[in-house]
Amino acid sequence: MVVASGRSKEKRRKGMEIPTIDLSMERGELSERVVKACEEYGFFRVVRHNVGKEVIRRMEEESEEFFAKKTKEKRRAGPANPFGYGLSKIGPNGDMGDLEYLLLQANPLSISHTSKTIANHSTNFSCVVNDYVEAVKEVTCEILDLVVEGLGIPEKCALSKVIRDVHSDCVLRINHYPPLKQKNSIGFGAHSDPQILTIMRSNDVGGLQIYTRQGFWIPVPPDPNQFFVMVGDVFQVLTNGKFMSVRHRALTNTMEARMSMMYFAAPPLDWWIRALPMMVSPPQNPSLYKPFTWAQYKQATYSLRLGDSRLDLFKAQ
Ligand code: GA4
Repeated sequence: MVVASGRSKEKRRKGMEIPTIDLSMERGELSERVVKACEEYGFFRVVRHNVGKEVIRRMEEESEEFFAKKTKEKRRAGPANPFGYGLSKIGPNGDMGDLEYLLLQANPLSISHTSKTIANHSTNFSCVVNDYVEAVKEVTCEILDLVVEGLGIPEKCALSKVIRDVHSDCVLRINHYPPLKQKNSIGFGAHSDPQILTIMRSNDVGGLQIYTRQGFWIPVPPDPNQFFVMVGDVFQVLTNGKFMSVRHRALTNTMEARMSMMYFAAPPLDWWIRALPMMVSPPQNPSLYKPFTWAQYKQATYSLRLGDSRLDLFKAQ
């Protein structure tokens, strides 16, 4: 294997442009672009979306207010297993990060639980979270509809209907990385997201990096007005490997606090995950993974460490 020299690797890295999807563009070309971005990068930024500035401003303000409270008070939002306030510990198997966070259920049926988690702090926060989730869900469904169109799938809402299902298992995560003296320490270690798609936005403090197919980490310049979309493991299975989930991580900053919020779009627990019919054509192009439910995949996810490759457990022979 030829390993690129430091300089040529750096040159290639600099030449990498993160794909931009302008949601105000005409649909035909747009759907092709979305599919290309998912295929080549598993990652893209979204501009000119329909999430109102006011919804974002209120969400940012309430979240900042929450994290500004004393730890003792924040802990009243409960330990984050599975939902609530978390500090340093990530997941149940010993992963740690230099951050604090809120993990909230984000489907219509569990929103009352979300409200209980954070209502101690302010009922206003619960309302703001609901508004934000509703708005981001719309962007997610728009993107999923574009992918379906771009892939030529006849049923227009084949994927968005899964997210709109009242039993969908979507999650909202708000991460807060306080500034640290030590430069570039790992705020959140390298991993791929297990769900279908992740829609992220942050304040104007950088830290997110994505791992490219070419084998290097590239920083994602922060922009509070944009959303960043990441392909998750389930999308990799649905497209039979045409899309691949993207590994990413977050580094901390020495000067300012980074705050990011992620909406993880997931199906209902009993939903069977298998390659979409048009993504397989045996014998040349057989299914790469065995079918499994989202509940089974979640169970595997929580039995492993953050950076582990969970999809390997579901490979077809
Ligand atoms: C990564 C993506 C989401 O943040 C998350 C995370 C979850 C958690 O923090 O509880 C996990 C992690 C994430 C994957 C492996 C397991 C589960 C921590 C962990 C070590 C909410 C999710 O769905 O999976």
